Amino acid sequence: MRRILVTGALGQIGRDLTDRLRGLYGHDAVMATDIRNDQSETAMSGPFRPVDVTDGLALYEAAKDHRADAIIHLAALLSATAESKPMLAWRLNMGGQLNALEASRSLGCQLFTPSSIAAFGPGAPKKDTPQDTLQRPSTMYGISKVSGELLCDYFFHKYGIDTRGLRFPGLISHAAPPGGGTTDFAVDMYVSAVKSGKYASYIGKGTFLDMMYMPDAVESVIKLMEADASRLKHRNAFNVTAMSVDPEAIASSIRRHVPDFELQYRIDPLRQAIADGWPDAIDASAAREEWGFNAAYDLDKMTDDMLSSLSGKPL
Ligand code: AKB
Repeated sequence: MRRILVTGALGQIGRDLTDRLRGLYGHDAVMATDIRNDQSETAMSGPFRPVDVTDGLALYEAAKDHRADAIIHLAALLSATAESKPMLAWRLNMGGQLNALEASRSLGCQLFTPSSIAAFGPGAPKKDTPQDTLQRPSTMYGISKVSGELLCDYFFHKYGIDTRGLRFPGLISHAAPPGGGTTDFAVDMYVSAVKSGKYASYIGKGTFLDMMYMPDAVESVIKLMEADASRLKHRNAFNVTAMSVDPEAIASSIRRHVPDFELQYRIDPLRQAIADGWPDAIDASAAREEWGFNAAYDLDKMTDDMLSSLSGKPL
């Protein structure tokens, strides 16, 4: 029987993942923690404790009191916010990562940490970006993610901690809004299509990025955590993706249901520069081979589900 503690549980991934884990392992088995304390369903539907992950003792005690055998460490600043507040990003992303690793070491927990396509940099191949390649990111977020991957490897080799991770692409969800990311425009496009029928994208036409629908992201975390360790040649972290799209491709998919959807561009130089340093399309073959990664949603299937969920109407 699993007992899991989730940090950043009220964030974009956290809400969907915590709810799914509670459905799978039982409500009381999953302790949600977050620096925020709100009245959301995730905070109310099972055990919740406010935890600031930069406070190592608070994180350790929350995991100990819960008798956790696994920690899912999601709390972090995303790329655009991290680039505006680099010192805070380093303190939160790296401090939180080290505290989660130390708590896992003291309590013998398995540890899952998300990495990102941001962990590559402008020098990595843009297309079919391999699992193992040059990683010299030029953003503070990317630097924190590649450092996190290395730290997780270090704790596995040195202390035998069962660390596992995924390099997530942009994640699209109708349940919880993203915050401070570069790929958030994709979610904003769907929300705007339903609300006003038009959207001004801060990421330019022809900028291709990997994306994945949240249900696939949630299932991939669970599948990786449950995977037979003897099959894992990589641990931190596996490339995963479901599609490589630019704003025009998403708009075309939306127009199958909202024919007059208008897409304009108002480029944000900060987020465009971040996106330009990321891969167009990563290669997820290691994840498929080592633990059976498989994405159920392609662009059109995701669009259909996003639009019907956001509008509250079946398509
Ligand atoms: C972001 O845009 O910062 C994130 C990511 C790709 O890691 N969604």
